[in-house]
Amino acid sequence: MNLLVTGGAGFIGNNFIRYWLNKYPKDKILNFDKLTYAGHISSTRDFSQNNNYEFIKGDVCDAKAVDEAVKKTDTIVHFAAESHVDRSILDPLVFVHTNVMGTQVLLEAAVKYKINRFHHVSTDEVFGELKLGTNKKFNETTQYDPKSPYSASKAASDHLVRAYGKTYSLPITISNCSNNYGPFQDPEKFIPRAVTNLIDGKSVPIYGDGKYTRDWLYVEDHVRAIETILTKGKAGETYLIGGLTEDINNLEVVRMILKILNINGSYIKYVKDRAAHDRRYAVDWRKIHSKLKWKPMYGFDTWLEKTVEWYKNNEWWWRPLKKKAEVFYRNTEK
Ligand code: NAD
Ligand code: TDX
Repeated sequence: MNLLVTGGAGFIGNNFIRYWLNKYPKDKILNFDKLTYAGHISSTRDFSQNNNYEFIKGDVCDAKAVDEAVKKTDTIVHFAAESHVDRSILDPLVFVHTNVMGTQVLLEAAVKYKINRFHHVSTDEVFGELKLGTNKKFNETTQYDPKSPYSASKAASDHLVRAYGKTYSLPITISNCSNNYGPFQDPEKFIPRAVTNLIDGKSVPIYGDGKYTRDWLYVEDHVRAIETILTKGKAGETYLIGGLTEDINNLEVVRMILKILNINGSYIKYVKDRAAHDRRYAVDWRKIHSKLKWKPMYGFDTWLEKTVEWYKNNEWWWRPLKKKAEVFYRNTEK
């Protein structure tokens, strides 16, 4: 395959490229990334010299640059997005630009160059929230009900992708995945923020009552699911991807990290809640399991521990990013 990966300098994109180049050494990957505050060329260091890898700095909203990139490839995996909910509350416009308009620009080029597969990487947040204390889960028939500008922009992009599939017969697939954790996740996000704060002996800011619940998935499981959809999935289909956690809330996640780091004491600081904070996410991944035989491999206990180890051993990567993330929070958590 000749893959165009958008957003490959971000968290999930760089994990995807590393995995793919190792497993498919004959395939070529073109990483197209704007290098926003969330894109880190340092995350691509270990594969940047691979002969089958090329990097182009570009904006998915720039039709000319996108055209040039798409015409060299046959398969698109679209990760590029503004991805942080807190930032979307402060500055929604860039989310509409990149996530909605950028996706449309990419879809146009995909139709023009008759791309074999356009895979759109989306989120379970498009479905809104579930109540605590129920065992309801999101599935492929759940109605969209996004609550943040981030999830609304991702929902809009999902609709556009489906519309291009139907109107122009573009062979699209969509995945809606739950919360990822693992190496190379920017310390602005909850788990790496908690781990790096605790490494520095600082408390972890907890929004609201801390009983918000996420469905945690190790990033390589997400990457394997996208691989499965690209190789075995059916054009036009949507697949939900989720993990093995059963309703672990944010306070419990911090307690687990404290235990892994062998720290006594609570180290929790309650801060103002996020506006329209989604209470609970849980994903029913039975469709991708029954149709394509994918299931998550990595349990939360073990892989959270490995993730913490990774942050302990890779300060060179996160230390420069940590300062920037905390400047953002200093302005929002006043
Ligand atoms: P990230 O914020 O770490 O990375 C996003 C990447 O996109 C960065 O490298 C950034 O430079 C690039 N980018 C942003 N705007 C761009 C533009 N206009 N043109 C080109 N490149 C641009 O995000 P992530 O956590 O790796 O998420 C990747 C995708 O997966 C997103 O679409 C996100 O919605 C989705 N997703 C993420 C999670 C999660 O838990 N992180 C879960 C489900 C779905
Ligand atoms: O300092 C914090 N304290 C805190 O209590 C931060 C940064 C977060 N939180 C809470 C908010 C959420 O309940 O932790 C939970 C996780 O927060 P984030 O890491 O910001 O993730 P979330 O908002 O759930 O969205 C993530 O998962 C789905 C990704 O950022 C999205 O891109 C993805 O679509």
